Amino acid sequence: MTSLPIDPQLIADQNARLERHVRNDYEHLGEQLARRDVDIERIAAQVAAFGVAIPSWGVGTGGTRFARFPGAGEPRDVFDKLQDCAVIHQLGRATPTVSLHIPWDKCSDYSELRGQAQAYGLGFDAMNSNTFSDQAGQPHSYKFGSLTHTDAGTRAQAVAHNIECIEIGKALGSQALTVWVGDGSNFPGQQHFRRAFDRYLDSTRQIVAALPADWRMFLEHKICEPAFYSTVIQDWGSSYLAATALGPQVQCLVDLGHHAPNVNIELIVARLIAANKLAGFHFNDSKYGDDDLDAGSVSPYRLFLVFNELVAAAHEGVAGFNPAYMLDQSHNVTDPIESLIDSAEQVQRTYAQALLVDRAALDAAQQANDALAATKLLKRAFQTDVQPLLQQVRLRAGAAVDPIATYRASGYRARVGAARPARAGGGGGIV
Ligand code: LRH
Ligand code: MN
Ligand code: MN
Repeated sequence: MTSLPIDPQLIADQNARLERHVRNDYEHLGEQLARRDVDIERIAAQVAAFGVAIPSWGVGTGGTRFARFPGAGEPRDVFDKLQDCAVIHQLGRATPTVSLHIPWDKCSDYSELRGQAQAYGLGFDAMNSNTFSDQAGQPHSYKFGSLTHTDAGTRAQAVAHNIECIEIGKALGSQALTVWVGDGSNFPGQQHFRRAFDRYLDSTRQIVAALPADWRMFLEHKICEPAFYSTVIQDWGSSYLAATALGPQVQCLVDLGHHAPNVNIELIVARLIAANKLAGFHFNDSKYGDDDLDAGSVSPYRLFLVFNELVAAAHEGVAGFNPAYMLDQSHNVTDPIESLIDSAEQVQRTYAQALLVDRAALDAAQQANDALAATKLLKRAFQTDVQPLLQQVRLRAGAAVDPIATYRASGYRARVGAARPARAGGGGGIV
């Protein structure tokens, strides 16, 4: 039996010092919300049931294309990554699943990996394929593309890799495959746009044919990078066209960093919900491009506006609405465990705030074209400090009231620093 990575007694001791404050603050917030006709227990139950998946690649220090500055105790393999994910979940209780990336997370015994995850109380979210870099020993290179390559042999290799990801995912209990390809071109004239898209459909159709009936496939679009002139699945339009052509199991995944600056992402989210094509999210934040900064660290209101659409859809009972929530971040200057704990809390906080929007009043304001009243309703929810609610939810779940302080007090990083020798490079860097 695997013991949890953080001593539960330490969590209990740390919480004991804060418990009285949490109780008082929660009670006070409850009173404030009651004045708005909001039952705090209802919000707390919804927040407690909410989870966001951790990207396995996020627990290692990322890097840029200029340099990577590894931290102490970097995970050496998928088992180490799982252990770090277990720390994040034990302290925050907001991240019950892990999203793996193949081949970065390949191992020799997936039933052992599944058992280890179970022992930590973790499950597996979507599998991510990788045809944006070459694997050692593979016969064809992805330098000029993968699923859309002009060469049939290269496309077949990329299709086979995705099918292998499904097979691994089946062994782990995953139920989705996320496909992001960097395929595109760097020069005007380099690629025949329509033919490349047709080749994408032809390849992805073969992957869909290998999907189990209860699986979904998530198509992740991205405006550019590594291809900087054109990208085959560059926006939600191309993603939607492909997902529609590929059938009901295929939906569009929104990575918040994958759009042109100033694009109205919440509007895209609303369109995809309406079309029953919203697969889910890769949460992160950005200032310029696919920066992979911590969720809500730059534009928390933008994240709130996305959640406002999600909560509205759930509130209205939109049929088939079932988005998958994942983080996708690169941590270069922080301890990745701390960043992921904080980002998961930020996502949870934003969800809680969006749950506070007075939907009936918003409907009425919209109907009456009262723009100021409508926007103030959103601001009022966003500006509510729900920290006591998040702390109470964690306290009840046996997690840490102050997860980062408890993490630091645990000495986990120093412990794994001693057990895991430093390595120079490795998968999971920024992409
Ligand atoms: C591409 C991306 C995609 C990859 C991950 C590592 O930029 O967002 O989700 O799988 O980064
Ligand atoms: Mn992503
Ligand atoms: Mn990305």
